[in-house]
Amino acid sequence: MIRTPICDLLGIEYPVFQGGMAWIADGKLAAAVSEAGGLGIIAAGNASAEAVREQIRYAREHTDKPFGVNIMLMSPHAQEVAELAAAERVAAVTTGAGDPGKYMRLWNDAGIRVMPVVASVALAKRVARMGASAVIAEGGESGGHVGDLTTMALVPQVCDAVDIPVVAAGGIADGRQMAAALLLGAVGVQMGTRFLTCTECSVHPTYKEKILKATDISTVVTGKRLGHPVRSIKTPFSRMCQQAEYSAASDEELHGMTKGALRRAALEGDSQNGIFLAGQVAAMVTKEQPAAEIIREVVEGAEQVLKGADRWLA
Ligand code: TUI
Repeated sequence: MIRTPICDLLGIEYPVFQGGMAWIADGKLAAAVSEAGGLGIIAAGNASAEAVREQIRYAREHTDKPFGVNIMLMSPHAQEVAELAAAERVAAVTTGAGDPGKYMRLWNDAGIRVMPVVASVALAKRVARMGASAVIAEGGESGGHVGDLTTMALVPQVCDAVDIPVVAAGGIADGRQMAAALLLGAVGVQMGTRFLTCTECSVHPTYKEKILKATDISTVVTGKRLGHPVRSIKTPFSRMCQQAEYSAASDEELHGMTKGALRRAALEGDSQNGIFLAGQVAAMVTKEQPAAEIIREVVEGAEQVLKGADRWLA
């Protein structure tokens, strides 16, 4: 069995988080993951507080176990969703794509476990100082909004820099990677891509198909010119976005192309104009299976690796 301090901190059975994937991670997915003993996370993405409240209600009706809400800090609704999370007293809040500093007090006063996603040591230190309960150190292997550092380089540096628990994310989809993360000093893992194709995930079937068909080199990072690099599955559309970035197109034109593209992918499966965010581990996701089975496979796989970790010791 694998039990770490993050299990006690959150009252969960396994140190496995499901990433807060915008337009994808709803109350149904979060409840399934939490019910299976991990930490399910509802993604607020760009949604209104009203829409997020509905998902929180749904999750509460389907599990008594703790779950979290992910707040995408670039959202125009970030403030109202932050207040909603406090009012609803969800067990945990994770944040992404920015600095959550201005909300930390609000969430801490509401007794919420705050676990910002960080892509650098500087932000990890800052949120630790401001009262974060843990940090999620996410390497650029991840899907969606990415930082520059890899998980291999980032996780040990964040572990050395802060006294709070560190959860590793980015490039993790099986037991070997979970074991590696624990050996780097993390006390748990967050997986997004691995949960994308799970039975309880309502993302469009075309999206799941793109993950299941992916190879090791199927993802690409676009959006660097606008300062918001995102990793997604290579498609004719992502190629067009990439070319546009190096063309004379204005920033407004680039924004116009990608606006709503994630929603089109997740909800409509729009292969023409959708952007299918996914991590570098997409090719390791080979079947649709229940969340509980994913958690069991990954945790048992990590146990096997850790038990044999003295293999090369002379
Ligand atoms: O946030 C994510 N992944 C995401 S957010 C998202 S929605 C989106 N759509 C279009 C453009 C951008 C985002 C899709 N995927 N992961 C957590 C994460 N946070 N990764 C990297 C960061 C990060 C990067 C820079 C956090 C903070 C930061 O700098 C903060 C600062 O101001 O110093």
